Amino acid sequence: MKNFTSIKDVTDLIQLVNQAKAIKLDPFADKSLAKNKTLGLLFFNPSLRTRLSTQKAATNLGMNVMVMNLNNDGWTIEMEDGAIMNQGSQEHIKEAAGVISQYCDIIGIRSFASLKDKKQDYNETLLNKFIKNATVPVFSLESATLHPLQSFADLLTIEEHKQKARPKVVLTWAPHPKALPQAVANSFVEWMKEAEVELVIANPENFDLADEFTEGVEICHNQDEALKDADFVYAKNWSSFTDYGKIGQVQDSWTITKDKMALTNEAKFMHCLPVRRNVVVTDEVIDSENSLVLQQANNRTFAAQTVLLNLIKHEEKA
Ligand code: AN0
Ligand code: CP
Repeated sequence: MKNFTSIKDVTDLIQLVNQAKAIKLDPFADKSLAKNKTLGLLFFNPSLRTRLSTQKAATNLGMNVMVMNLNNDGWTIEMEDGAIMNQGSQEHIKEAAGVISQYCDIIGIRSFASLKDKKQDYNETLLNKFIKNATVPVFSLESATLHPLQSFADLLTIEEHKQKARPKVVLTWAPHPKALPQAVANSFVEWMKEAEVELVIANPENFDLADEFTEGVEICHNQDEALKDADFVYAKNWSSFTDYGKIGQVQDSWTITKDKMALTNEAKFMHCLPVRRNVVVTDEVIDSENSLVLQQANNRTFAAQTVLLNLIKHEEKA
């Protein structure tokens, strides 16, 4: 694994999940593996889980970790090649990536979608420019269109809790007052397509995800119908892809309630967090025994540790 920005960087998904399960059973087995190596975590956006679980994962491998909030604490980065930098931006991504590569052996980056410029977001401009100008492996802490560490942890959680060989997994859109990226949903779909599950996506009209992700997957515009017989309900809000970045009319009827869960096969409830209680999901569902949200967050550590281990091993062989 040279970089980790999507499932495309995974050669054998079953092996990857098994590796994560083994790491979870014995997280300190490689506690000196990456001694004297430095991980840099760069955040252009807020984070709780990604920031802490990835630091924990790195520490479990003996790494030193440096974290920087680039939006608040760094210079404003210029991404345009050939830019005349006489406006707001203060440092070019060429120097920023080059300099950070000298301090770090691996770099993680979080940069959400702008939700204004669809082309720039879906080209993953910032992440790709950073990779181009970095000289060390780079992995995603959620990019404009994908959140692979989250999806990896979600798959691990489903593997641990499934009660049949091929469970029905419903990814359902849920309401939210602010415009959110499609990244978590896109990425979940990418990973579920490769997993042993029956995937159905439920979302209101005008909220279909990009074709490149949904191709071959059943999309249902009736949530109740989609939830029937579900074994896992994965709720997430995303803003419109077609009417890019818009939230449209609030659709309260899409909140996951006890009545909605009653339509399922006693499904487990999942969400990547942070979640707006009683908007996305009601208290009684997220507080119920069927809620896996804390288990998902816990698995973020083991997903990150597995990815770091593979990036380090790849570098050692190179
Ligand atoms: C972000 C999103 O929807 O992409 C991060 C989720 C892990 N969520 C919010 O900004 C609330
Ligand atoms: N799920 C997730 O990535 O959470 P944070 O945004 O808090 O890192």
